[in-house]
Amino acid sequence: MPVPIEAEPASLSVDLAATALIIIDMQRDFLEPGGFGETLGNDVSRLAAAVPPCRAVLDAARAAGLLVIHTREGHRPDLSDAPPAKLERGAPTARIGAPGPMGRILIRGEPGHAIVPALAPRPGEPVIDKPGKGAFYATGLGPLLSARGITTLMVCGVTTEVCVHTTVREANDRGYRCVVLADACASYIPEFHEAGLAMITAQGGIFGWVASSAAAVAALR
Ligand code: TIU
Repeated sequence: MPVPIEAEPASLSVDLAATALIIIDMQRDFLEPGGFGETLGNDVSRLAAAVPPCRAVLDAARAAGLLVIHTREGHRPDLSDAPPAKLERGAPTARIGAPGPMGRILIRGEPGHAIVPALAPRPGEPVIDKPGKGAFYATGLGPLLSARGITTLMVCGVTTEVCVHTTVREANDRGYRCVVLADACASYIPEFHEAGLAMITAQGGIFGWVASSAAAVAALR
């Protein structure tokens, strides 16, 4: 049955049976000191505010029986899926694959690659491991969504202007309606968070909608 969600630039109606919650990259490597985010020069404490809203939406989605999908950015231990352009970019204090306090930076299976405990996936919830910023590139996300008849994505996670935005752009071009949950996303650069959300809702919602986590929870009740 369609339910309304209060959103910008306009409210919309979604069919919960055809809706998935996708939580982008809420990993220790981005949220905790000593991980990839910090090696890039960021203040990782800026992402903490997104955890409680993500958790509220996650709880509501689980209670409503929604498909919940988690993503993790990271690479194979041999780095064969990490292009030189990604490995060389910027001037981090420790590159992807280097040892750090949470294990090798941004490498699958290392402690830092894990999703933060508050948002840990439950058995049965798909976890998409992605080598890029977008969750569709070089992953099985597209076929998974098609097989479940999903047409709408509620999107939250980090960072707003990097992996959330890239995923929303990929999803939009693949025909998915994307509702980005503003306070359940965060950036190391607050003005980029705001600008990233504004880019989605501008021009009549050029590639999606933006709603609050509270609006999403209300729709899931
Ligand atoms: N998950 C994600 O957004 N990956 C990043 O590298 N984000 C940054 O903002 N650096």
